[in-house]
Amino acid sequence: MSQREYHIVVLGSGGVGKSCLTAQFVQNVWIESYDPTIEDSYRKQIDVDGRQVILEILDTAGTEQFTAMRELYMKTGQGFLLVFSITSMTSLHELAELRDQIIRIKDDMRVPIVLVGNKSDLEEDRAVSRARAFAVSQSWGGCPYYETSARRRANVDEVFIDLCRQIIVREMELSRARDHDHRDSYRHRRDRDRDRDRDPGRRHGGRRRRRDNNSRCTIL
Ligand SMILES: Nc1nc2c(ncn2[C@@H]2O[C@H](COP(=O)(O)OP(=O)(O)OP(=O)(O)O)[C@@H](O)[C@H]2O)c(=O)[nH]1
Ligand SMILES: [Mg+2]
Repeated sequence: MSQREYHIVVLGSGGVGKSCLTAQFVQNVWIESYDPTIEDSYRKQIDVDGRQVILEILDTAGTEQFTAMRELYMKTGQGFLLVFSITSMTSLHELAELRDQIIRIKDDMRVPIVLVGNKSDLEEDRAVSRARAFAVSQSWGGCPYYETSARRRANVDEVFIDLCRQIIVREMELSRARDHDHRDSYRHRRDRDRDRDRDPGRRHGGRRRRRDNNSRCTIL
């Protein structure tokens, strides 16, 4: 069986830790310095419940000036990590607009999303309570909420794997819905043909066909 490839997009305001989370997941490294991203992509093969899948991960720019490509990657993305920092309430608020945009562009209310509160090691600087972030995730159709620390590599694999599971489930649901539509249109065609065969005169727009003139033989 060919290996599945899934497109994941990491989104959120500048400095919340998107690149650090991605680097920890893909390369197991911790980056202390802050170098704002324009756009980087990574590939990683992982095992999800016994299935080998390849993830194509797009680490995006949080900074406003680099957001022109947003629409394009929202179209190609199949799952989205929406990251904020637990030390900034603004960074949580800014995610609502991103989610709305994803849903509008994908035209799918159930697009796979994980809400991620990063920098959980900075408990003393916490500005967003767990309860508050959880309430937001509930208001987003019950999407999962995780608190992560890229610095301590806490819950990093979990958020990517959870998202991947959601993508697999959604892909199955959509393919079942397509099969269903296909079966419906097959049944519709079959029933229409059967009705027509029962009443062959209706074959041509419901009008009975006159016998061909040649078949009326006149013996002089
Ligand atoms: N304490 C702590 N610092 C973190 C954590 N994650 C990231 N940082 C720090 O936060 C800063 C920004 O991290 P980045 O990963 O570059 O942030 P980003 O979201 O990619 O930012 P943009 O590329 O500008 O959108 C860096 O100095 C990181 O070291 C974390 O879990 N804990
Ligand atoms: Mg970055």
